[in-house]
Amino acid sequence: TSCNVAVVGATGAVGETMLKVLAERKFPIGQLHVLASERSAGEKIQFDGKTIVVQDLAKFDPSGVDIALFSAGGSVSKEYAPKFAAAGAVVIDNSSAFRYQDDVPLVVSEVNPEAAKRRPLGIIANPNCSTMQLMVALAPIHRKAKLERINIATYQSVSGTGKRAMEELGKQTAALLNFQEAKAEVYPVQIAFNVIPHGGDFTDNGYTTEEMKLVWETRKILGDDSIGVNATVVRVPVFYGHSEAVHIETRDKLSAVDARALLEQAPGLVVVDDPVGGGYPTPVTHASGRDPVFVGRIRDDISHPRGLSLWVVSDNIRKGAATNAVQLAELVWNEG
Ligand code: A2P
Ligand code: 11C
Repeated sequence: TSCNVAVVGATGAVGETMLKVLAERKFPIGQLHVLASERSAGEKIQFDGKTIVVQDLAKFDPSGVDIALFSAGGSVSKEYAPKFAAAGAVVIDNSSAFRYQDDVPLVVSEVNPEAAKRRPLGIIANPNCSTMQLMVALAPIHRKAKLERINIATYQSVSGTGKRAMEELGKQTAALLNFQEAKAEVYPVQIAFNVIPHGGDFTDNGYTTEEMKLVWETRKILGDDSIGVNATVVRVPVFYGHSEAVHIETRDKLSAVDARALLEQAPGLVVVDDPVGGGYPTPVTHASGRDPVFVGRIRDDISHPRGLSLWVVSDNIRKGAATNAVQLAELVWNEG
């Protein structure tokens, strides 16, 4: 049998990749509905050699949809995900709208797949991209040695913000190379040839929402509220792929040699750690357009007896969003 699928936000950076990944992984699709706002309703999309017309979400009847993948922003999810669930669909939601509700599981397919089974609202949340890749890398370490504290600085690409941000980086770069002024519209300041210590919105404690997602989502996915997380989120002029400098302290000593051996066996992860031979992952050389999470620069922290440092890179649009969502769809569909 085949599965009737709806992709909501199908014209966006993540939605387009959801379609690509569904086709690549040969997800057993019956009917496919591609939905967006009225702005792009009527546009044509190519899927697996076929032409499909984009429909207006506001006018769409969700009955008959088995699985709906949502990536059209939090307010769209808040309004429409419950309607799709009420019509019988399982919703896999890439927005932050439901992630922190106790009755909505937050699932990384390699880390806590069993959590996807308990979904009283019919909604499963897909984690934020920066947490996603961090969890694939750190869950094996947590199980072995118990994470006590994570200090992390991220280097996040502009595709995480969406298509308009990618255009802004391109336009600013071209303008500056032609001695013209770079206009900042999506980001508060120029992103081309710059780095911006600001992702999401500032909150009362001085951290940004993107930083606090790393705190809340890590604890929920690993099921351990005692883990301390201290994050600085930085936007960098990279198109695809988030990078993270990760510094952890574990309860039990785990050496860099043992951590490397552990991570080499871990699902969804590729260790690229031969620094002298040029072997460390970067967004452009390793992650962009691919599914694994790449880890390198694994080393003992010289400032702490139970500290470990590592460098984690992944394509934020693929594993960080679309690929994990499709993997969750596979989990749900394979339940039968
Ligand atoms: P549209 O193309 O009609 O604007 P991105 O994050 O890359 O900017 O993409 C956002 C996605 O969410 C797009 O597919 C966009 O569709 C969709 N979207 C935004 N607002 C709505 C809405 N109110 N209803 C349905 N889809 C929406
Ligand atoms: C970014 N991680 O790179 C964000 C985008 O909570 O799903 C995704 C926001 C989210 O800006």
